[in-house]
Amino acid sequence: MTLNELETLAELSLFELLKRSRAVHEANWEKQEVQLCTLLSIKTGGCSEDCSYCAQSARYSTGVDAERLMSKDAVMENAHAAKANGSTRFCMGAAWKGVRQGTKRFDDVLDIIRGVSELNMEVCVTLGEVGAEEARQLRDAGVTAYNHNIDTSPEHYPNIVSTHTFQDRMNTLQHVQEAGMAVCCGGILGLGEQAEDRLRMLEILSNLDPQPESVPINVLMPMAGTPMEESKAIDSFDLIRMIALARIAMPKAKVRLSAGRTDLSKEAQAMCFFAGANSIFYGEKLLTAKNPSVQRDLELLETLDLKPQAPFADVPKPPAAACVASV
Ligand code: SAM
Ligand code: DTB
Ligand code: SF4
Repeated sequence: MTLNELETLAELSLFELLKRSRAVHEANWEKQEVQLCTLLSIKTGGCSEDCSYCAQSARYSTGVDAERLMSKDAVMENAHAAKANGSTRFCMGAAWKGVRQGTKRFDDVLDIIRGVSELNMEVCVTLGEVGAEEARQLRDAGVTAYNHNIDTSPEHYPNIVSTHTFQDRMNTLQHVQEAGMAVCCGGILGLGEQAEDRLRMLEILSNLDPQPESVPINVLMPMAGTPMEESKAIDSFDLIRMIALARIAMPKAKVRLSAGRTDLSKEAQAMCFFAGANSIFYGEKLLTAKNPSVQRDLELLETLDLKPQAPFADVPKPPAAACVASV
């Protein structure tokens, strides 16, 4: 979708925008279904990067200590519990700038992935930058989707991170697509961006070829000790609008209502689902931050007549490899 088209949609009244996004949603998705995804931080803290929103950067005193890579047994225990709780996707995150083939930690991660991929859930990892060879090895080990967010517009990105560039993020996305893994890519609202930056982010996401399989929309959770600690909360209508625009721009993508749900009312979340969100992180913890309790989420889904996606008989294969449009 072009920036112009997105700008035109963004000018619509809220109800007109919702009417359109709902129609796209119902034409493409089982309208009452929500995917439950469990997130696990397999390597927490001590990251070399300076992403100004992140509690895991070693550059800020956030109270999050650097830990070692979790053992395979501990990860498997969490993955089994996730499956038993109804999650159809297991997402593992590591606080790394990236991974290199031939290193012990990469081999250890590959071994963990091989284990998790036997459980018939989608397997998503987010390990930072990957090259072409690392991407192939991850795919061969059983990763179905790779999460790597662009987070904001290319213009605003240097205000948020200085240790890597927006183009570095795009290069990793290209390696992921060329290796045949699905791309999970989205961003964060509340990084001090302008309305235009949000539309630019959607423009770039929607012009990936193929479009992302999933698009996490996070709301900044201000972390004590980070430069974003005092950031102003965003208006929940901005989030609802962003989800509606993402749904229209990327009809076949799972739109994941991600970080920040602890600060959203039931009513705001209901409007996010109506607008086109069809996936959430499920379980009390994100990576370092809180998520709503399982009990609270089950009650909300029931109130809204939403059904968790049923377990897979066979996890669908990722889309065929293709090129990524450059910025
Ligand atoms: N190190 C890897 C990377 O940066 O791609 C993976 C982990 S990183 C924590 C994954 C994503 O979590 C970030 O791209 C960002 O979108 C999201 N995130 C991190 N901290 C957040 C916060 N405080 N509030 C909202 N989203 C956050
Ligand atoms: C994504 O877009 N959001 C998740 C997942 N991908 C890895 C991470 C949210 C992190 C929230 C802050 C924290 O837990 O530290
Ligand atoms: Fe490191 Fe990822 Fe956090 Fe950036 S977002 S500091 S790369 S863990």
